[in-house]
Amino acid sequence: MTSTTGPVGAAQLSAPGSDLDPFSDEFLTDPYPAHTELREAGPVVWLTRYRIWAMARHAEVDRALKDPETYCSSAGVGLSDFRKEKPWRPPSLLLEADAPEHTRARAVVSRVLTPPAVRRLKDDFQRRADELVASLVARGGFDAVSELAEVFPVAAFPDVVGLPEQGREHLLPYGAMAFNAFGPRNEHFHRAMEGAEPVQRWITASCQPEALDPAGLGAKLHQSARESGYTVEEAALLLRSFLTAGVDTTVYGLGNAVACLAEHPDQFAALRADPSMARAAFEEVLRFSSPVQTFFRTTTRQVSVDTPEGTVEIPGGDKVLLFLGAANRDPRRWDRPEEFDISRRAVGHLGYGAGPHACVGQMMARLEGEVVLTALAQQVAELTPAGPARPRLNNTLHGLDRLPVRVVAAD
Ligand code: QZP
Repeated sequence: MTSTTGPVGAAQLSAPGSDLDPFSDEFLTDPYPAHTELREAGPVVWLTRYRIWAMARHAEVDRALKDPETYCSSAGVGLSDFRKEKPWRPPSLLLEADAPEHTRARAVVSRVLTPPAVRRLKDDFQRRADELVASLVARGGFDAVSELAEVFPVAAFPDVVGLPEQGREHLLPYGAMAFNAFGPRNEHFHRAMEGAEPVQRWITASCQPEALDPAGLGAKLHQSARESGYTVEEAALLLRSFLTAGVDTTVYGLGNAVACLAEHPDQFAALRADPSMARAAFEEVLRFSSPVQTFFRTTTRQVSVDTPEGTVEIPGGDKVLLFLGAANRDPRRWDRPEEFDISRRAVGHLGYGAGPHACVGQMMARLEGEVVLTALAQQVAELTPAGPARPRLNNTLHGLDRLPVRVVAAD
């Protein structure tokens, strides 16, 4: 932590300053020491490199997410301020919107992703996960990223949405683009954007009603949107949210799940002893190793943030970086936050956000985690690392590029 301080107004306290770069390779590779530094520095910290504010404690991140009138989304939830810079793609009607537009869009999407609608997918998802895990276990070892974490969401989710079979290989590169684009225009962003054109063309085309299986959720979303008065173009943009948010996030989540279990044999043993803990175990993975580490809000007015030393004033129109992954390990909120413990009550973690923008697909995400961890619990007796894991660095997502594991089949 440096002694640099934030902009000081007339009678206000200056916030602690930090020259940490949350988008540097060092930070992205192992964010946890820096998280501690940021949480300990204060409830709100001024990041000198980007001239933005940061919150890393659970209470402040939670409060900001639940106060969208003060911490808005319509200026973008990345570093880029949509009121000053042209967005890299037409803004999302769901993510990058505030009330009342957001409320309307959210209602349309919620009608398609209801808990009963997601529950109906369970048997099919479980069967797919069981088959996939059986084929991997038969081999004794595999790469848990490319052969498991990437396989399941890239097959199951697009099938459910009713996307064309052709071109699904564009889904992961599109996710890499979108999630890197929430950060600065650094190496990660530029690399993800190489070859963006065919990817974006496929995404746009696949969101049109004529491209979709009429029995899928995509067609249902179009119908739901039209009933609420959206145009076809707007309905397609709403469906784009599924394609952006629904694949990469679960890939990272499943990869992190296998890593957590392989690195904590006692926890895998507990899961094996009681496979009905699969859902709780995935929740703890999201707390302990959050795939979505950060996103931003923009202040709509001057906000006072109370600190033990006094009040810090954040001016209106400023970007605030919310560290979900740091909030999820805040010792002020969690007992033994650095311990991966599938028996803990992980509810209240911010891995799916909170407030009116909280992940609308979280039921689907939980189901995907549950079925894969259930299959592992039932079919695998031993799960161990079989070589070094390699991180996949991304400006928003935290997870792995490679995770070799060795497995022994359960009898
Ligand atoms: C991404 C969209 C963690 C989030 C920022 C995930 C996300 C949600 C929605 C969209 C994209 O609407 O495009």
